[in-house]
Amino acid sequence: MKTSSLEDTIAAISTPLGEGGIGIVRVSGKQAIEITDRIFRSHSGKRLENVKNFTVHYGWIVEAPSSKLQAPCPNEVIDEVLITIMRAPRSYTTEDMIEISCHGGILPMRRILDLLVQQRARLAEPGEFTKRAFLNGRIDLVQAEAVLDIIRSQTDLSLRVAMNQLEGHLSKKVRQIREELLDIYAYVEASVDFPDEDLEILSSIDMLNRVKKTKEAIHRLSATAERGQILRDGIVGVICGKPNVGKSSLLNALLGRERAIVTPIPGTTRDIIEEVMNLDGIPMRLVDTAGIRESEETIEKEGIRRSRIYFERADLLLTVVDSSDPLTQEDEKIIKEVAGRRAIVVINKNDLPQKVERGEIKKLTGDLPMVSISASQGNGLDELVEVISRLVWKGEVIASTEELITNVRHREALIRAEKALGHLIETMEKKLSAEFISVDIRDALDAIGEVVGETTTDDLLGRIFSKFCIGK
Ligand SMILES: Nc1nc2c(ncn2[C@@H]2O[C@H](COP(=O)(O)OP(=O)(O)OP(=O)(O)O)[C@@H](O)[C@H]2O)c(=O)[nH]1
Ligand SMILES: [Mg+2]
Repeated sequence: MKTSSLEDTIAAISTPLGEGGIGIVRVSGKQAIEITDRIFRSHSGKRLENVKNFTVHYGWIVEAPSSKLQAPCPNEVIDEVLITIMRAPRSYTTEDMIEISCHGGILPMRRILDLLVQQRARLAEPGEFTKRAFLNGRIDLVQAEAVLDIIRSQTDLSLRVAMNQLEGHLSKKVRQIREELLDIYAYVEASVDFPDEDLEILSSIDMLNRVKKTKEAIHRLSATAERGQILRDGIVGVICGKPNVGKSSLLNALLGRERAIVTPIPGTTRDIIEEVMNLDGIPMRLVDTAGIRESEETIEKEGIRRSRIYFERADLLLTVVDSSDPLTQEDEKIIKEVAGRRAIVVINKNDLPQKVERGEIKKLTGDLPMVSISASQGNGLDELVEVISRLVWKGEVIASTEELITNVRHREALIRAEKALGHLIETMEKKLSAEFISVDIRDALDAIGEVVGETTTDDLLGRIFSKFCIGK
């Protein structure tokens, strides 16, 4: 994304392009009100430049710019709209902003946008409204990225964590760390100027402890990243096993609807079936695969080949065995393959007379968790969900108010800061001069600053905001 001037007035359609009850076209910038006034005729006869802030106005968007204040004739009208006015600095971007709520069809929204552009508004780039909120200092980079996470969240829990970040809780924590580092940096700079007196202070136990404490705080934060990422991006759960053990039945049971075809004929599922679901707060892409066995049949063989690809890619494997039939070599082979992975052995069909002992499976898998269920009757499904949840979170409970690192960019910056502080500790312990200490601490400060956007580059901003949709 090229860097664009904050002087321009930008406009975009902010609602999805499709059929909807209402569509919203947004305008932001110094001329937002003036430009909109030129294409709007209000029912009250008032011009927008004269109305109170935070008010809503009924009227029409008209084709020809006009100074006439009476109602337009029907052939001039593009759409009947409500206009919301938000003046600087109390708006999303902190600039003058207009939201035009029109009918939610592609045509009215496009025509209105065209008219705005004719009046010299510029089409907004992806995420440009949010970028302006950042560049104008209303929100920091963590908060800007949280906006995107809110839009994309897939579960209540990930929504709450993103909302928490938008409210600035994570930013506050990062800023506290930064403040502490700045404080230490001030000492260091002072001792560059007066080397003899302050070197003692710098390498003193007290100072060293402060650095160590800060490093620990950064570490605690970056250590939440694995859980944070699961929460944000979810995991891929793959159901595998030999044919006819009830894999598709398990998919349907977990989804709560008949998504995959289930029949008593082995080899029913031929292709990969994927569904996204919310499993106890974990966004999970659940994948049903073709039963794995030796087959010469062309379609089935291709299905099995695809099963294997997903098998390799899975974050979590649900390996199904049919406990109403003695284990076969095919079962054993698959179970042995999942041993050592993040996997659960699902012992299915527990509503039928049982022919498989848990001990037999344990011999093959060692420590893998096992859950006995009936996919068709629903027995044991709650326990299965619980075991999945425990395995994914590694036994730790996630509190929604906790500050979690959900963003890879934040994690990488924190790790860099932590490394720089590690280096700093060594430098201090070796009692090297203040110049060396200064370099390390600046590295740490830069890395921490990147998280909240104190230190940024156009390139970084481009990468972040290009992920947004246009109009946000
Ligand atoms: N009694 C009983 N039957 C089940 C259960 N789960 C699945 N079945 C039956 O087992 C047969 C196979 O089920 P599917 O879900 O199609 O099995 P699959 O593993 O997907 O089979 P393939 O797609 O051929 O690999 C069907 O007749 C199901 O009704 C269960 O818990 N109890
Ligand atoms: Mg199947």
